[in-house]
Amino acid sequence: MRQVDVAALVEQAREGRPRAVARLISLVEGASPQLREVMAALAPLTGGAYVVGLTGSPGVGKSTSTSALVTAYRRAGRRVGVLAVDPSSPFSGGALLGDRVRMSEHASDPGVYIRSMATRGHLGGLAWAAPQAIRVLDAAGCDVVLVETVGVGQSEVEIAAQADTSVVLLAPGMGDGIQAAKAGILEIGDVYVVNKADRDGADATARELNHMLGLGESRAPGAWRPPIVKTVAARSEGTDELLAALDKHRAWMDEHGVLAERRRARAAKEIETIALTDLRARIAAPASATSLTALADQVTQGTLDPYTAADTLLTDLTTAP
Ligand SMILES: Nc1nc2c(ncn2[C@@H]2O[C@H](COP(=O)(O)OP(=O)(O)OP(=O)(O)O)[C@@H](O)[C@H]2O)c(=O)[nH]1
Ligand SMILES: [Mg+2]
Repeated sequence: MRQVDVAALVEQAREGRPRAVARLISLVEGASPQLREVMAALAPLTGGAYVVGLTGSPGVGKSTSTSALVTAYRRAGRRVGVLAVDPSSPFSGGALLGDRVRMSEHASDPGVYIRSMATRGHLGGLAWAAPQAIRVLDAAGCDVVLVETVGVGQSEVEIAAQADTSVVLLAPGMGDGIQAAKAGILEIGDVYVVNKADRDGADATARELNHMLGLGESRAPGAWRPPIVKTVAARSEGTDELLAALDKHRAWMDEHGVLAERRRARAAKEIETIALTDLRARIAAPASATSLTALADQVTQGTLDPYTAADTLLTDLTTAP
């Protein structure tokens, strides 16, 4: 990839120029060697964005809800970034194309930035790429960043760890209750949405959810009780209630120091992922591969134990120039 003028690009992104934001996110997606420089330039510009993650089974209405939320936030004068992350694909676009169509009503709004990103095949995957893309949108002046994950399973839990507030969406009649329990998403929701409330069974789904979350039981004073919001995203019904629930969760986090705590945990995870990715790359480098082979020989011959060998390798890796 050709060299870019990072300072100029960051300045343009800060002014909210979409092409500069796009270039920066492409650098993240492509794991550019210039990322180090980009992140150093972005660091002082970040921390202002409220990050909301949206997860749920395919077709539950994540993109439609995201689009409705964008409209609501825009009405409130907020600048919004949307990041659709596809951890199952090495290509951006593809499955996310339909989302782009659903978001097309925001395409000409300069206060909205929409981007899809593929993370499969990345060293460190989602945990590595998503926070850096969020950082770009944050630095570009987005007040809110909505992160939609495409795909199910572990990645949902992973993406939830990237958000300040996690929204879990369900829909009636999809066997969602059982699926949700399996995927462990019942533990990650700060706010639950039963979308497609225009369909039969929405109340039953909400009741089942209420039961599974143990919302009827008493909680410690001051503890967060995840609300269940019924919506018809396709008609923007319930969107204001969802927005109110998000505002409430944010206020609760502020009040209890949870926001700072979550962000610290997120940064720690990010640092760890970058360090481990770097360490793996160093181990794979030709020079250390040679010394690894030599150490392995000694271990096979019984002249060295594997722990001492690992210590030696680590020392070599971290003191090497
Ligand atoms: N009846 C009804 N249909 C809806 C509602 N919200 C969304 N849909 C429809 O459900 C389908 C899927 O919606 P999406 O927003 O693409 O769902 P998604 O969760 O983003 O889907 P993936 O990204 O593929 O996982 C679309 O055809 C929507 O028009 C709703 O409230 N009621
Ligand atoms: Mg979608």
